[in-house]
Amino acid sequence: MKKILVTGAVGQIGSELVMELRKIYGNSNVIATGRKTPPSDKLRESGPFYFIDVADLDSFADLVKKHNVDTIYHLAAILSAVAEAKPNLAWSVNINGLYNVLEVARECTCAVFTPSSIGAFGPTTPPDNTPQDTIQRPNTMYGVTKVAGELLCDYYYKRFGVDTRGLRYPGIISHETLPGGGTTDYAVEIFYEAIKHRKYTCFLQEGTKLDMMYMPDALQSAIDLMEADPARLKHRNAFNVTAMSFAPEDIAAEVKRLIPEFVMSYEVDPVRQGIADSWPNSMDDSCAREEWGWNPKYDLRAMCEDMVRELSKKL
Ligand code: AKB
Repeated sequence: MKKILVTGAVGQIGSELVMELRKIYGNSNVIATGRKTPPSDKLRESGPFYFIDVADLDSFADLVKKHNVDTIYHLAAILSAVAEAKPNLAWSVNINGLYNVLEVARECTCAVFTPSSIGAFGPTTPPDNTPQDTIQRPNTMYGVTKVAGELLCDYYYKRFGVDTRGLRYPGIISHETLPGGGTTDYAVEIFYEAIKHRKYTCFLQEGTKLDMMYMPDALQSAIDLMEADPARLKHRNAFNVTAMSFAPEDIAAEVKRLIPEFVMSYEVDPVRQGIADSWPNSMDDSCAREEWGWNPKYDLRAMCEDMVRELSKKL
């Protein structure tokens, strides 16, 4: 049985990934870690949890050795909007943190999953049906750290044989956890506001198309990639993956179909609009489909229906 450690386990994807991994590999075989934010009761009570800062190389290495960890899902990261406000912090967490994880993985022979993002692309990238291998000249600190991370993971695989794998995640939508500080967060906020107040003010302007994915597909993609036959993987660290591509007015129309009183207005945030404008409208994820069988289950309509159903029970 695998022995897995998850960093960033209190974050949007991390908290749900831990629960999914515990279902598959057993509660005691999945060690959750976070830096400062207290874990939910569910996370803490279902298996081991430690506060750890991946910037502290020795403590991180000790924890990996203590639990004989063989697989690290490294999800601790600063998202795009916060990275623009705090570039220093973004560099330290997204690059120095990843470097430490890779060093420990090299020493302890661990496989490593690290998400990259649509943020690894930039304004000169072909925006439609963005190819797997193409121009990557991002103009945000988040993007710089994501491209560097992709390259660093490739390097550790080629130079040291570390089994590194990763995906370029689009915006992730979930009814369990709120994202923190991203450009795609509007696509989650809209549901909370629509259910609670029947209205939402969107910080991106009409026509801003971006790739998105529902959380169950995001979790499945990470797990499937880490279980994939390595002989089939040509790309390893930065697979384009997407499940839907939409603009704010498209998701607003779907929400209105389910909540007819819903009204959306716009108040554009220039920083996040600038970031979104530099990202693709839609990615080509055929390499992920061919190399490890990526096949998302939720499109825009199915995702919206599930979000409204599940959130209506909670709010
Ligand atoms: C963000 O908006 O920063 C993230 C991402 C697409 O990487 N959700």
